[in-house]
Amino acid sequence: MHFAPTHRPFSLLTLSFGLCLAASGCEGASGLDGDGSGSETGEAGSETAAEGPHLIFMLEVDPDAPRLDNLGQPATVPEGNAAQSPEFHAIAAHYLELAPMDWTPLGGGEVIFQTPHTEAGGEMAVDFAQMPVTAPGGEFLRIPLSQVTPGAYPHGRLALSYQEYDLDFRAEFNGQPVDLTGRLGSFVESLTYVESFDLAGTELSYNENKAQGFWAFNLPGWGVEEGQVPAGAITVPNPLDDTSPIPADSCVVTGHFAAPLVITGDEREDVIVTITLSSNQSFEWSDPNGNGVFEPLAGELPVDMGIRGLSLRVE
Ligand SMILES: [Ca+2]
Repeated sequence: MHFAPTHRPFSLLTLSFGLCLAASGCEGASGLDGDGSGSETGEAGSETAAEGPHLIFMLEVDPDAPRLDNLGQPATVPEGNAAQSPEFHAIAAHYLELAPMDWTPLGGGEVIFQTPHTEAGGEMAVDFAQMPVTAPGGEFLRIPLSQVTPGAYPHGRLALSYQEYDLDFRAEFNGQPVDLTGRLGSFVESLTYVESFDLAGTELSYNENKAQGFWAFNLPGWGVEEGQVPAGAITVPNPLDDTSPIPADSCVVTGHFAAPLVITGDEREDVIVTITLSSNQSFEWSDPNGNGVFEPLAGELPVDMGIRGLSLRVE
């Protein structure tokens, strides 16, 4: 995938308007609906002198963060499966919200950012081409603080669409096992419209919607394998599930600030928030031979590739 060291420039962002979220029974797309035609309240990423200080979000990936399940509880790898913590190279997200209360419904908090949707693939889907793609440790987003409603925000919600990372795998070459590393790209939102992307030097062209769990794996020397994890199998941690659930098959990962983010409206300097995603054994596959080694050419298939948690901290 081609991506700048930090991220691609933002296109016009549709913020907070036209949202059709969990409570309204959103159909299709991501549950984070919107037709891309809502009011544009700003161009995040643009910078003019008059905008004043910014709220800046950094994105990092931590293989040592807790490994959580859909309810935000600690999770182990089920019997018969194996998992590894992949080395992330790129993440694309299409929605970010700050929530003031445990019971704030999805979309009812401060929606910081949302990328356009498209019907180019038939059903409404998030548009991969219009998302910022961030390398771990990079800046994901910045918006003027003047655009953020003052308040205290203990929770954050980030909707992911694409993950790209290196995986260790084993193949047989001339009858001998060889341990190698390949690059996997996977789409984890319910529907993402994908034109094309570069996966470790191989251009993949689709021009269609990809469902949650679609993956392409570039195995050096073997080419690109593709597959689809069954619907609903992707873990999406939401520790607020009791009070603020997310739509089925969406990929809105929810987490807490170490201490609530407080915006007064009087800030004179940038406020920097780091979002940490847990990659702790986030790539899980069916491992019938029980050796803990991923052998995709021997029929071992991915069963889950969801991020295993999200946390936020103010720097
Ligand atoms: Ca194995």
